[in-house]
Amino acid sequence: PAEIIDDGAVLLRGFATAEEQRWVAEVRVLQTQAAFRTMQVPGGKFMSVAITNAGGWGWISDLQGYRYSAADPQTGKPWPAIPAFLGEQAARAAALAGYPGFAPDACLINCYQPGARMGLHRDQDEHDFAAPIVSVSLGLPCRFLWGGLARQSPTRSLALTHGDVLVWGGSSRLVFHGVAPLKPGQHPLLGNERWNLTFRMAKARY
Ligand code: MD3
Ligand code: FE
Repeated sequence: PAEIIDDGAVLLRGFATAEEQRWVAEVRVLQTQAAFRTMQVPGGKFMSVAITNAGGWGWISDLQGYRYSAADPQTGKPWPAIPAFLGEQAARAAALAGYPGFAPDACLINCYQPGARMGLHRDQDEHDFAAPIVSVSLGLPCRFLWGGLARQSPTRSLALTHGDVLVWGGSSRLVFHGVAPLKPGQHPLLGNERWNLTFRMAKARY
C-alpha cells in the first residue's frame, strides 16, 4: 500500500521484498564490474558511505566537486548498464507512486556499514527536477531524515527497512535529506550492511 509521507513523496513499504534475492543478486553482479569505493569530497574528507553506479551516467565526487560522469574514474570504463530487472522495477514503483514514464539513466548504489552516515543534502546535480527519484533500501534498517526546501527546515525521521521503496517527486524533489549513522546489526541477506539504490534521470528529460 502506498503511503504519502510528504507532498509528492510516496513510501512503498516492502515493495522489493517479493524479489529480494533478485535485487541482491543483481547488485552483486554489478559489484564485479564496478566495486563499491569511498569518494573524496571537495573539502578533502572521504564519505563514510561507499558507492558505485550503474547506467549511462554515474554520480561521482572528488576534490573538484560533485557531478555525473559517463566513466568510472577508477577504471576509465563506462559504468555497467542498469540491469533490465532493476530498471523495470524502478519504473513500476514510480508509476505506482503516480509518476508514469520514469526512465532512469543513472543508478547510484550506496553501501553503509555500521557508523556510516549521510549528512543533510539535496540532490541537485540532475538536469530535470520534474523527474522523480526512486530510492530502494536493502539490508539493515536505518533512520532516514528529511526536512524541507531550506537547510534550516525542521526535519522528520522515518525508519527505512529492507525492501522499502521511496519515490520523491513533485515539490519533494528538492528537499534536504540524510541518513543517521548506521547501527550495527545482522541482516540475513546483507550481513552488517545496508544498501540503498537511487534511480535518477540525470541528463534525460522527463
Ligand atoms: C529525497 N541516499 O544517494 S535514500 C542519495 O539512504 C541519498 O542512501 C540516501 O540521499 C540513502 O542521494 C537516502 C532517500 C532519498 C533519496 C533521494 C532523494 C530521498 C530523497 C532525493 C530527493 C529528495
Ligand atoms: Fe540524496
